[in-house]
Amino acid sequence: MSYYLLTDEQIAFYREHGFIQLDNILSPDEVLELQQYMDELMSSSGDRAVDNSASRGAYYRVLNQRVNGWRDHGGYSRYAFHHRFAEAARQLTGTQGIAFFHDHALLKMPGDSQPTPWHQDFPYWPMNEPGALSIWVALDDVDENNGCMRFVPGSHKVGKLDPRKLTEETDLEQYAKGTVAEGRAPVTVRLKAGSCTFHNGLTFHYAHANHTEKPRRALAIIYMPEGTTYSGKKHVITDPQGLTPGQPIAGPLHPVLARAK
Ligand SMILES: O=C(O)CCC(=O)C(=O)O
Repeated sequence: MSYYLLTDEQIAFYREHGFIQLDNILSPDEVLELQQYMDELMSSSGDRAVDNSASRGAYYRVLNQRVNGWRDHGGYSRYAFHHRFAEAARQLTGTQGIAFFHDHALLKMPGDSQPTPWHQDFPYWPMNEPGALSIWVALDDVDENNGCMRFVPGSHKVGKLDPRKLTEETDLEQYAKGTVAEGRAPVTVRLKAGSCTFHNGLTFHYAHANHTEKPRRALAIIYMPEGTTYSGKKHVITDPQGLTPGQPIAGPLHPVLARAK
């Protein structure tokens, strides 16, 4: 399978609810290969990827995260730039071209694991226009016991809220209060390894803590519609690039990975 053609129903579901589950976006052989690449990446000490978890502090109990692993591992980069993922992102957003913002390996480590609290992603991103989204590819079977995700359907329609601290719990009821998401029941998404979700950068989401003995591994990739412009917000990926606010986030670190035919 080299092309993942979504149905109109799937696209409509994503646009209405702000997330979607897509099963078996990777074949079993691809899952094995990517598991190996991720393990190699996480146990290596490359100097181009950003290791957010080096200090092993409170954040590490939420996520052991390595950003832009594609810069340190060639095999992993084939998945970070995979056309199948990017083309699905393009179809969901309906944009002409979909560009890469960054990838991140997201591990929930065993031992004193904390949930990823309710949050939106977009408030952390240095982008003016909304529309960016993430794929989250499970590399282990996930459920409530080891860190599966939850989403509040339709919460992307709330707009941009203040960023949350990922090391602090967010009370969903308070967070959603007075917004169109108030009172909406979250949906829990259990996945088999090789299946994925996409979520809009504005969708409220959460991940359970990992109560098992093994790391929970996921590859997440953030995509943005081509032409998305820089807001000026500080961010680990854009800070070194010297962009001017209003300038498109483009160039060697942000290739367009899929275009409408
Ligand atoms: O993997 C997790 O625990 C959380 C992932 C997340 O928040 C995201 O991909 O935006």
